[in-house]
Amino acid sequence: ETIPPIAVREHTVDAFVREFLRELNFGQGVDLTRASVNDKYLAMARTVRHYLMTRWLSTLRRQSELQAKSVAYLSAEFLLGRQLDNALLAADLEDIVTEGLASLGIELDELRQAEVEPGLGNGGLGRLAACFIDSLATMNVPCIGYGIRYEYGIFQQTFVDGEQVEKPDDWLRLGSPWEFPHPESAVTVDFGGSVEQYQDDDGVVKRRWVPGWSVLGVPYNYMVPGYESGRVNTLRLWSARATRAFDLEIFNSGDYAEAVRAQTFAENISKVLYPEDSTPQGKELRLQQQYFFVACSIKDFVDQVLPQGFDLHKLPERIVFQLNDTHPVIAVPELMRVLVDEKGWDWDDAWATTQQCFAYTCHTLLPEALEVWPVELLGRLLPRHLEIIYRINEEFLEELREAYPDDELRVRRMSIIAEYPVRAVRMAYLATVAGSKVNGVAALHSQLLRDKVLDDFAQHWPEKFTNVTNGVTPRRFLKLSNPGLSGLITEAIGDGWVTDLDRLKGLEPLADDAEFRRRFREIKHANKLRIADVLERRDGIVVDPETLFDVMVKRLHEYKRQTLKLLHIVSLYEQITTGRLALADVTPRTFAFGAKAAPGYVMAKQIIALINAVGRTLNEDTSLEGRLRIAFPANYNVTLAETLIPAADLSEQISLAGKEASGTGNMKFMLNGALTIGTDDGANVEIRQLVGDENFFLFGLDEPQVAEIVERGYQPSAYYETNADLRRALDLILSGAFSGGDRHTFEPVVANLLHEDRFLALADFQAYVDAQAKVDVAYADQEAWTRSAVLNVARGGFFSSDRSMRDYIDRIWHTPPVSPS
Ligand code: 26M
Repeated sequence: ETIPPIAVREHTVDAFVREFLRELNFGQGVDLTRASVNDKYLAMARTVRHYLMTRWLSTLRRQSELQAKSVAYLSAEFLLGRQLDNALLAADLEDIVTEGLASLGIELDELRQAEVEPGLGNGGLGRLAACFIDSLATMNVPCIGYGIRYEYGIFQQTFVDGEQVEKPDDWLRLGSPWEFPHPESAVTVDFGGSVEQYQDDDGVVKRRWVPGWSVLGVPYNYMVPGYESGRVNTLRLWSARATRAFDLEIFNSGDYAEAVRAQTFAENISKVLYPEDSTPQGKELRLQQQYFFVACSIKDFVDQVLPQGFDLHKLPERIVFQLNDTHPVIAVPELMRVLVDEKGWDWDDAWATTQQCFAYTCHTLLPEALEVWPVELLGRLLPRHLEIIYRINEEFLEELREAYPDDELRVRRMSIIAEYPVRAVRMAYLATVAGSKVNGVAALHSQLLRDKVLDDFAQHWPEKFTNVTNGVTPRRFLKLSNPGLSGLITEAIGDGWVTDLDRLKGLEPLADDAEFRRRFREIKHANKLRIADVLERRDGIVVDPETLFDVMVKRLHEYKRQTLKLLHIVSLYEQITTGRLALADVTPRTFAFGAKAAPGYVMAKQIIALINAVGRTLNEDTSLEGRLRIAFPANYNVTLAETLIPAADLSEQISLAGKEASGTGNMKFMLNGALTIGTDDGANVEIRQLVGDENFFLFGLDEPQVAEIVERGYQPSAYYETNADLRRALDLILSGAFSGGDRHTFEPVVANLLHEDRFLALADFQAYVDAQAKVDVAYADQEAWTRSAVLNVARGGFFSSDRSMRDYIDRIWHTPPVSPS
């Protein structure tokens, strides 16, 4: 039997130029002299992806031959960032494309700028998913990412008079060259209706779902190319369409307008990413999204990925579904429904298999961020799933009553169904009961999960709980984003670090090498020039590359405490303007912020307005001689992160201890040679352990201290009364100094700090100011500072997402790598 060949592209400049022109002429239908930048970008991107096609097709072929166990990463978000550079790197085409385009008079960089980043995520959780699938492809582990192809990603943030105004993110407007739609493989997803009783052929009474309506899920495939691995995995995102039946029925009734409305209704499901990242709103459409992508994905895996006639009892040998937070947890009752209702399995059999197929990652500690779905809503949208959840809970509670016969209180606490304020399903509990493993995302976070959020469960199943500390991909966040530093590292230790980041250890001795430090500083400076240029063009913001770059970029949330950093800045300003601090004693700094607020999060939006207002005042105050400036570019995203982080001297990781599950920006800064000022929170704990106290600016309460203060009854106003600098800073804001004399504008922000301050910003103020003073002292000694910066890079290897993936594989998935040929 002959094996049909797979086409191969020739790896030369001439071949590239030929293919590029072919794409431009035959694909875009334009000739070079009339081609727009977008035409050229699309043609080039399509040409580049062709170079990865051979690997993709052989990966798929090999997978169906070997039937190796795969990871299915179920995530409502994949925050991919721009694709072109990553694809060029994977295909090893950067030089060929640069040269080929140049021969046609085209600059690669101009085309790069034309790519619109797919912002299909809110922040850390979505970006983590993107790093993980990059690492798995690089490490040759079979993985399918499953998610939603939102037509609109995270909103575009603009500032109008300093206030956040959201614009829709129409990322598909100019077409996306990276996706492969497969409408012929669409699957049907049901909703609503009711559950009926019936007798099967043997007269056994059973229950089944009679759905009320359905939609189609159309898969869009994306390549996930590994770096130098020869493997290209698949990311499959689902897009909602109306079913034929759905609109035909209405259409035949003669109501054309109604038929078109039905179309719109179905397509709404994948229309837009919800921009909340910590306070789930319990919206019906959000639950529809969750069930939609999860039902599509399970059906896809069972019917399309597995071979025909596969014995589903062996499912755990072929797949592990990793639940990225609770968003996909409805997959648990869905798999039960498929096995029990559709395949006719008995309950216990189905439950045993289901439990082996799932594992759950928790990404939060904030109680308000834990998803609960009101029973009323679930029952209306997914009546059979609600019944299944009830049955799971009944059997679980029975098990608990046996284990704790005299502790009914405990049993009720652990119920998957909450009774108050409305009867609702606690998705984190369902995930914990169903999953074979539950993991937190940093050592401290996993410990707090065991001790606080899920303590009853950890006592019941101690072996279920584990930690996997997050990581970031060194391909995107070091090699591609910081070519200067990457080059220097490779010169020093070879290029093995790109796939084996622990090798950065080899840089440690060079921290004591003056010439190496000089070059390291030179690169940091060049990176500052680069971001200065970007900020000027992108936002019209002027920054001084000769200053210390002090950077805080992350979602705007009170627990992350952007206000703490702002109070420090305001305090410095207040001391300067009142003459208590001489300008000559101020370390020139650029304070950079990047932050989006959830559109409904009023306090977060006011904090954004306050940062902008303080920024405006400082930046316009010539008496500061440019020594303190605030740069707050709108619409912080992956693309901006890639140029901003490599330019940073100081990384702000100042959440209240016990609130930030991990953080991943902190790791990106470390790997790019910034020093951290941070609390004992999330992965900061591990960063500090690895880099050493002398290379980290630790400040603030630790988690047990926070717990104690809160227990005793925290009084923020006491700090206002006893700390004169703090009082003056808050009073200055209240005076209207940053709001054109209006005392009301920022009153709610200050009042909240004074009377509530849920995240103890005032309690940590003085410690933060003291730590910042130490930063100034340390920065004054540039040699010592650079030495610390080099050590941060050298000791950051642990934070590669390749290491995270190894930990998941060893502790949870047990999916060995598979060679691509
Ligand atoms: C939920 C319901 C409705 C709409 C949106 C959501 C939702 C979306 C994203 C809730 C939470 C979301 O993300 C939370 C998140 O990003 N958590 C972060 O995860 C990172 C990766 O593990 C950690 O590094 C951060 O500490 C953690 O805050």
